[in-house]
Amino acid sequence: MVVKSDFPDVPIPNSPFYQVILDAVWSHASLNPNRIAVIDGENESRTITFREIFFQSQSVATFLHSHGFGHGDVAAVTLPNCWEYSVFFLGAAMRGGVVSGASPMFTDYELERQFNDCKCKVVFTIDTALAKVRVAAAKCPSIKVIIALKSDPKRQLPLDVANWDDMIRTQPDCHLPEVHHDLKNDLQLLPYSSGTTGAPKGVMLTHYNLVAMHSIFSSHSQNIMLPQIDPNWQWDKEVQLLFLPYSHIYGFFLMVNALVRGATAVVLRHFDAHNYLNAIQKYRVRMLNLVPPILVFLAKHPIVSKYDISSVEFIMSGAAPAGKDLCEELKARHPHVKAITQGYGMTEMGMASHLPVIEFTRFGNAGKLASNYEAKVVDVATGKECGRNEKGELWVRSPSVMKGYLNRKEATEETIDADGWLHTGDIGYHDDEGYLFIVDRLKELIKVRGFQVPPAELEDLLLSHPGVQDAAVIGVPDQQAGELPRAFIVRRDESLTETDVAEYVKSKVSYYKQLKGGVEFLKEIPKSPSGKILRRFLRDRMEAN
Ligand code: AYL
Repeated sequence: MVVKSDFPDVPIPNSPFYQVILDAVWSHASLNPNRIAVIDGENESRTITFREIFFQSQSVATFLHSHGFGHGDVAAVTLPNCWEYSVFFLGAAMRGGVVSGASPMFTDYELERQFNDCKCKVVFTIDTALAKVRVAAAKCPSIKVIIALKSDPKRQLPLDVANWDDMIRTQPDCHLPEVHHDLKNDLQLLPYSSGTTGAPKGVMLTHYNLVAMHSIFSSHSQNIMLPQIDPNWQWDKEVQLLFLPYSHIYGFFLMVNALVRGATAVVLRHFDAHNYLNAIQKYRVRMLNLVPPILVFLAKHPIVSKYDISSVEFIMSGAAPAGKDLCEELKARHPHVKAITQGYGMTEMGMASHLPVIEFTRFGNAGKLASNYEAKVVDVATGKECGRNEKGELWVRSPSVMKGYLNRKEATEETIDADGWLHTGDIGYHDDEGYLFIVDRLKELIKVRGFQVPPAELEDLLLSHPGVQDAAVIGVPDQQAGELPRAFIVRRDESLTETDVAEYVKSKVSYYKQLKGGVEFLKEIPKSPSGKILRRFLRDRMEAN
């Protein structure tokens, strides 16, 4: 059975993605040149107007053009959330560029892999991450320009690194050669995701994919969600807290939404309990977009009681499962919250296939199929299409589904079939009213605090250790983080300790990929006759202990 959306299809404008954002930014600036677009949540005296965003992005475009950056070139951004990220995105996009966010939490090992994979020409970073960016960039011949933002004005930048402050002082050139976009083929954004198997891969999102996702999400939020919360909802009176990383598709779209809708964004570089709660209290924030670990925090942490967060009416969670009990606990502690909802998505969909429908009492569902989407639930053993309430692998099809994985034809064909269905690797069902429930994961992925941790990436790393003969990594449940990675190791060298293994991983990858779920030595890794790791066997073994 093919499930169709309950909501009418929305038109997809024939426009480059960045142009949709720029047009909106310009209209907010025209109505009020002093209107604040972004407040730095860690230093509230730092603000930027919509007008400044518009003009600075023209300077960025001019600067990049003068450095030979043009149509189809990739710019990597290794920055925490800040308005400079948005300005840079717009400027690079105007020149036909593709932006690939690489987390500033990444180690040089992780950065080098992404930079080399996407063959970026430019990297934009911050002085605090510059050392590791330079180590990585030294091994990436495609990189021609590094630009850095100074977190401390007194800090000197190396001579071969361009200073952001100089870049935005570039006189905008109104006569730059025009860029002709092929909207269905030209890439705009290149986030990384491991998908259903293997290492992180570049997810090719075209202008058309992103304009489609943006139109679907905007229409849903304007016509379906918000009227149920407040029929008089006015974005220009709202503050949006942006702390989910822009390098992840969820955080990126929230940033775009704030710019397009004309909300004031309070930007936090990372989640910090005090800054987060303080911002909610100070700006009387009504809507929170978050991931399940923050739901746990709001439901359970004693520090939350020290702040007045009674302004919060609507919570939208996504990127990992949020259970019914947790939502009920949160609602009981914060009765002023009218709705706690979830969306479901995947980077490869351009963000989300199922969006929240305000459900005031029934928790645990992952939303309803969005406009312009079709879905199927397919029995994993038989390949037959399931009916309502029957569990199977979820497949979706829509104009926002990625063009494919960068330079990975085989992985693309394994994920998107010949009829255009994206096989999600998630197990779930639609109930009688069309609500989605995700119950399990067929694919290898581990989700730690909503971040992707591909087991294959850690297994490759572990196998590079001389004392390791074989390795397998699975996610073990954790109340705070959702899941934590745990390694099973067959030793080559009997003197290798659990700490040695954990420290080795720690030295190479970001904190959220570390083996906080533990290390265990085995005589052999359980594998199928074809050599595939039997993760289910390891999971069952954990549950039995
Ligand atoms: P990625 N419940 C259970 N699992 C989920 C959910 C959910 N609500 N949402 C995402 N996942 C898992 O690419 C699932 O396994 O997410 C899925 O295949 O980092 C995987 O996470 C995708 O991981 C929104 C806005 C979701 C954003 C997103 C996250 C999209 C990117 C819903 O409304």
